[in-house]
Amino acid sequence: MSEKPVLTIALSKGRILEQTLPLLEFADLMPREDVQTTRKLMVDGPDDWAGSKIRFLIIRAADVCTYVEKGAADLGISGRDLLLESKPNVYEPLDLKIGQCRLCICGPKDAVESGKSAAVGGRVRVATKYDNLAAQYYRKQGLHADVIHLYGSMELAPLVGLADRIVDVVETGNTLKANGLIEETTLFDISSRLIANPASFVTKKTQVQAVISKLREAVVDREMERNK
Ligand code: PRT
Ligand code: MG
Repeated sequence: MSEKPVLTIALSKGRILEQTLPLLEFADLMPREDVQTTRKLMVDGPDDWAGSKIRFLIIRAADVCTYVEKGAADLGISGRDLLLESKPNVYEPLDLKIGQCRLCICGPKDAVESGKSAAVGGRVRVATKYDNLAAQYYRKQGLHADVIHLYGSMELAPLVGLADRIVDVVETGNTLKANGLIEETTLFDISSRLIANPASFVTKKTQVQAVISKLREAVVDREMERNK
C-alpha cells in the first residue's frame, strides 16, 4: 500500500494561535499535542484527514509566509499585515476573521491633535516593523519616510524622540493610550488569512480544497455564534 500524502499546515505561534484552535477543532483538524505548551516545532495532526496525513509547523508569525511561499508548508495562517508588508507569492483563499485589528499611523496626542504635519523638510521619522507599508504611505503623501526599523514596542519610539510617528497594528487602543499616543490614520483593516502555496493548490487540490471548505464552515459557524 502506498504511503498517504502529507499535508503541512504552518500555524503562527503567539496571539493568533489561541483563536486558531477552535477553528481547527471545528474542522476535526486538531494537533495531537498541546501546541500552546509543547516545545516541538512540528506536531502531528490527524492520520487520515480527507485521505491525507496532517502535520503542523508551529512557528513565528513573521515566518509563516516564507514557509508557505517556499513550499515547506502547503497551507498557513498569517496576519494580513504581514502579507501586505512582504507580498509573498501565495494564494489567500479565506479570511478567518480572527486576529482582528487595524494597521495605523499613530503619534503623540498633542502633535496629532494640533493637525500639524509631522514632516520637517518633507521628511518624517517613522518607527515600524512595516517598512514597506510606511514608506509607501508617505510616498503617496509626497513625503519621505525615514524608516526606523524596530521589532516591537514601537509605542516607545515617539516618547523618547526616536520617531515622530509609528506604523503599527492597534487592537483595543490600550497600548497607545497608556503611552500618550493616538491614531492619526487607519491604513488597513487586518485579520488573519488562510494562505496556500500555489503549487500545492494544484498538486494537492482535493485536500487543500477540503481544508478551505471545512475552515470556511468553521468561520461561518463562529460568526453565527458571535452574533447570537
Ligand atoms: O510578538 P512576536 O515578535 O513573536 O511576533 P508578532 O508580533 O509578529 O506576532 P504576534 O503573535 O504578536 O502577532 C501576530 C499577528 O496578530 C499580527 O501579525 C497581527 O496580524 C495580529 N494582531 C492582532 C496583533 C494585534 N492584534 C496586536 N494588538 N499583533 C500585534 N498586536 C500588538 C501591537 O503591535 C501593539 O503593540 O498589540 C499592541 C496593541 O494592542 P492594543 O490592544 O493595546 O491596541
Ligand atoms: Mg508581537
